[in-house]
Amino acid sequence: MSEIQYNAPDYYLMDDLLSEEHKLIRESVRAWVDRRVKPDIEEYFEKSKFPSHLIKEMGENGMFGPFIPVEYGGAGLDYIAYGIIMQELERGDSGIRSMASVQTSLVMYPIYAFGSEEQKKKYLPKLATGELIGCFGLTEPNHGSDPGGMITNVKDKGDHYILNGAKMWITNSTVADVAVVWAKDEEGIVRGMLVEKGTKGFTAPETHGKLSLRASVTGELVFDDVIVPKENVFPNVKGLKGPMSCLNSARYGIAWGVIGAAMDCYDAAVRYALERKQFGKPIAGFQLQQKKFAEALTEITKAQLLVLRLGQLRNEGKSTPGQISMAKRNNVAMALNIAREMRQVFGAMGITNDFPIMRHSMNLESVITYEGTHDVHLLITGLDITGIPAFK
Ligand code: TGC
Ligand code: FAD
Repeated sequence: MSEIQYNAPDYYLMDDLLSEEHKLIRESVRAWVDRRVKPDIEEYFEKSKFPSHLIKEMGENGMFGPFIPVEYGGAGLDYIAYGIIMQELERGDSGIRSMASVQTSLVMYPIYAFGSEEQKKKYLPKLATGELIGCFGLTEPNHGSDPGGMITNVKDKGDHYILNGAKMWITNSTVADVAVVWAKDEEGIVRGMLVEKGTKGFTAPETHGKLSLRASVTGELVFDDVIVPKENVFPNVKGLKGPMSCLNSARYGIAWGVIGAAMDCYDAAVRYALERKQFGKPIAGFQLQQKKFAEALTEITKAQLLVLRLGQLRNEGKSTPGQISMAKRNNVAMALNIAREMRQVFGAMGITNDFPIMRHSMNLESVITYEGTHDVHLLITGLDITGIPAFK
C-alpha cells in the first residue's frame, strides 16, 4: 500500500476556503513528507532517533518560522499557512512536527516578539534556515502543569546573571545550539533568556526509554552557575505571560498538526478495509466498520472547521488563549481516538510498523500531555466560562 495513494479527507470542501498560496504550500509540504519522511520514519522511530539530516531541508523549504517577517528570515505568511504546514508534517510524524513547532513557536516567536533587535538579527535568520537549532525550557522536574512554581532562578551580578536550576522533558535539548530558558529573578518574576550550547556549567543530558515520540530528541537542561550576559535576556517581557504567549502559538499549531495524523490513520484504514476480505466480502462493507469511518470523518471535519476559524481569528489578532485551548484539547483527543479506532480496522496487521497507525497512536500520547495536558485545557475552558480558576 503506497503512501502516494494518500487521499486527504475534505468532506466539507474546505479547499474552497483556502487561498491558492495555501494550497501550493500544502502540496509542496505534502510531497516533501511523502518523499523524505514517509519512506524511513518507522526506522527512526524504532531506533529512537530524530532524522537530523532533514533539518536543513526543512529550513530550505520554509518550514521554520513561516509567519516571521521576511526581514528576519521568515516567510511572512499567515497563521493558516503555518497550520497547514504543521498538519502536513504531522501526517509524517508528530516528532517531525514537534521539531518545527519548537523551532517556530517556542524559539523564533519569543525572540521575534520579546527580543532586542540584536537578538533578532543574530538568531532568527539562522534558525529559519536550520543552521541553528533551538529548544524551549519551561517544564521542571517538580513543575509541569504549574510552571509558575518554577525554581530555576537568576541572580543579578551587574553586567550578567548567574543561572541555576534544571528543566526536564525538553524537545531538541541535546541537539540545540540555543535554549530559550525561563527562570525567576530575585523578585520572583519570570524572565526569558537565551543560553548557548557550550556555555560553562550548562549541560543537556538525553532522556531515554520513551515509548512515544521516539523520532524526536527529548532531554534535560541543567544549569550550574551559568553566566548569562544581560544582552541575552529578553528585554520586552516579564512574567509568566512570556512563556504562555509562546504556548498559544505552539498549541495553535498542534491543533492543526494532529489533524494530519488523524487523516493519515483514517485514509490508510479506509483503503485497507476496501481491500481486506473476510466472510467473502471487503470488511469495508460491514456496518461496524462503516460506523468507525463515518464517525472518524465527522470528527476530522469538525476539527478542520475549528482550526480554520481559529486561524482566521489568529490572523485578525482576535484569537483568545481559551479558544486555542479548546482546539488543542478537542483535536488531540479526536486524533488519538481515531488512531485507536482505525488500528482495530487492521486487525493484527494494525500492531505492525507496516502501517503508520500504532506510531501515530503512541506519538499522540505525548501530544495529549505536552503543551498543557488534556485536563489542564479543560480547566482553562472552565475558567473562561465561570471566571473561577480551578487549578489551585
Ligand atoms: P495564571 O495566574 O492564570 O497566569 C499567570 C500569568 O500568565 C498569563 N497567562 C497567559 N498569557 C498569555 N497566554 C496564555 N495562554 C496565558 N495563560 C496565563 C496570565 O494572564 C497571568 O499574567 P499576569 O500579567 O496577570 O501575571 O497562571 P497559573 O499559575 O494559575 O497557571 C495557569 C495554567 C495552569 C493555565 C498554565 O500555567 C498552564 O497552561 N499550564 C500548562 C503548562 C504547559 O502547557 N506547559 C507546556 C511546556 S512547553 C511544552 O510542552 C513544549 S512541547 C514541545 C513539542 O511540541 O515538542
Ligand atoms: P503533571 O503536571 O505532574 O500532571 C500529572 C497529571 O495531573 C496530569 O494528568 C495533569 O492533567 C494532572 N493535573 C495537574 N494539575 C492539575 C490540576 N490543577 N487539576 C487537575 N489535574 C491536574 N516542556 C517544555 O518546557 N519544553 C519542551 O520542549 C517540552 N517537550 C516535551 C516533550 C515530550 C515528549 C513530553 C512528554 C513533554 C514535554 N514537555 C516540554 C513537558 C510537558 O509540557 C509537560 O509534561 C506537561 O506540561 C505536563 O507536566 P507533567 O508531565 O509534569 O505532569
